[in-house]
Amino acid sequence: MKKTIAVILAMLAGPTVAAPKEVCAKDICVSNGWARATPPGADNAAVYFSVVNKGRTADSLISASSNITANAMVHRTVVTGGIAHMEMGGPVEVNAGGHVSFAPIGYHLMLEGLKQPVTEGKVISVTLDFAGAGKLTFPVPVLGVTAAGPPR
Ligand SMILES: [Cu+2]
Repeated sequence: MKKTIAVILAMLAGPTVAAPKEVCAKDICVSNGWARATPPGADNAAVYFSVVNKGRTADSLISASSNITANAMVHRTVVTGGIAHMEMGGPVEVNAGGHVSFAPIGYHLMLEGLKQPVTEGKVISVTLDFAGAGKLTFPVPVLGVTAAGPPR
């Protein structure tokens, strides 16, 4: 009987790609990180997340890196005349008490010069460097190539 329960619990636990909880450095907290899997041959991947500033002074994201490439740039997707294009977007200011979303339209973090594909189900690690709060590293689960965001 005990054995059966243990087996069932083990099955329920399974392999988990748990949604990462909020990760904070001082007053800056990041949550809801996710990346889109890359198609074969792609050498860059977009990462999305939310940043909250719980402090009383503005802070700004000045640089970023990842465990799969040191080369991460803030980009902003802008739609003009129905056509989306990317431009450089950093540094990103986060007001006192404010928040900034990195999402498919708007800011994203672009991991560039990938040496291997970013595949669905993996979890990569991204480090953001803020002028005030310093470095903050958080896990980023990789969703499907056509994903629009984590399930809610
Ligand atoms: Cu980009």
